Amino acid sequence: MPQGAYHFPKGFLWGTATAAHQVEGNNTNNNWWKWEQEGHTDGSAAVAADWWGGRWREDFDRAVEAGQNAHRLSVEWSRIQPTPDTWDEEALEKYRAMLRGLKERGMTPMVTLHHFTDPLWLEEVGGWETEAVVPLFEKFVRKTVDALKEYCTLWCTINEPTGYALNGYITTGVDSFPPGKNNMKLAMQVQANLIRGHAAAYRAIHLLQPEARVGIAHHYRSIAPQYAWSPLDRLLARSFFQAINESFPLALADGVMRSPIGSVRIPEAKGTQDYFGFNYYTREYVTFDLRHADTLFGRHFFRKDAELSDDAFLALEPDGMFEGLKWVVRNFPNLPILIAENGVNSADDSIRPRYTAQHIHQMWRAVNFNWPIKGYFHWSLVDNFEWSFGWKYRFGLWGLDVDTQKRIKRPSVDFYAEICKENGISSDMVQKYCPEVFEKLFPS
Ligand code: IFM
Repeated sequence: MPQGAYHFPKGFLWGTATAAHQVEGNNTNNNWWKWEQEGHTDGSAAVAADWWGGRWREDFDRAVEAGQNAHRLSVEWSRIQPTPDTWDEEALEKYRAMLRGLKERGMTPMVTLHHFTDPLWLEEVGGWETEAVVPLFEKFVRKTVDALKEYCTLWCTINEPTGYALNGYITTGVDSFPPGKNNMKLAMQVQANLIRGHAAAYRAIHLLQPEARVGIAHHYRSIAPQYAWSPLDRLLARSFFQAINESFPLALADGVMRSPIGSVRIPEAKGTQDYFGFNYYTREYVTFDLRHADTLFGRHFFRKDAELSDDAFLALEPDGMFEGLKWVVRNFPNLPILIAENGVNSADDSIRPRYTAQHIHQMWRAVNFNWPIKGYFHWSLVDNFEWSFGWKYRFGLWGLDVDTQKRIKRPSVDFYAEICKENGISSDMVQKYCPEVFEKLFPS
């Protein structure tokens, strides 16, 4: 049996990622909480993983014991600015304590300033639908970064902005986001304002902290035509690829947002990334189907023989990660890359070890081409509130009993710890935690 290890460069960041609404609990003053109470989701975030009650301490302890040297978390706008005219200094102090907590444990913090949720007061004045949001977001960012900059230099302005715009303004199914509208023109308007908001935040952060590294976390979804010979399937795959994967990030490269309904010039966005934040989970296929007028006649599905996660939420398509990284390098040749999220919902942990091993292997292939990948944040440290799907989908290395707040150790905890401590993945580890993919990673 071949022996060996895939190692990563010195100083590589190994961490996990979380988001405020998903772990803090009782974020009652934002649009998601309202959406949950209106019954659009499978249950409510409720007390979540109780980070606001202080349980971040024990979770950070577990993370550092498990060899992680970084953590990506987000701050909740509605806590920091509960009304347009007030700041909650105590909330900022709590976030300072969390970041200090990371520093004290020798971990590098990465802070996301917007991760899907908006304060209710913002939603009441139209959220991201009008340009009025841009100075409001900038003001919030200035206040927050000024308060937290002692502990953090790595900032993500907006998490998965395309997902925010499409799920909130086009998707009508179970996975829709607030405000649950179905209006393509509005979706593009929202996306344009997210780009403007990001650009304003980028400049504001650099004025406050010249050494800051600022970017977004972009959700890259691999999309392939069912039949490569079919011009219609290819056209559909190309159009969805453009809308989902290219529209937002390419606007940060050249200042033009291209969308299915036209282009918008946003020159101030050009060159506003210091790194490329890349989230990857899965690949989907698309084929022309007259019965799917609602999705531009594209029927989306996972590969027939692909392995699926719980409830068929994700398909295991690790090489889509390599494909995505190649796309990043081609379009953003000068930017360092951070894998800002990657993970799988697997409540019994039966899939997670092989999902993790295969994706880290694909990331290593990319590193081996000398592509500038600087870190990996596994989604997630502990089970958390999975938006529309509530507590049904479990993404944590650690499981969570929401009622008792007891953390449940999954085998992946030790596996990922070995990877972080080794700064790589070895044949012994694969043999121990997911022997079923040994031959794929270490072919004889
Ligand atoms: O839980 C989410 C996260 O908030 C954003 N990226 C995808 C994750 C898993 O669906």
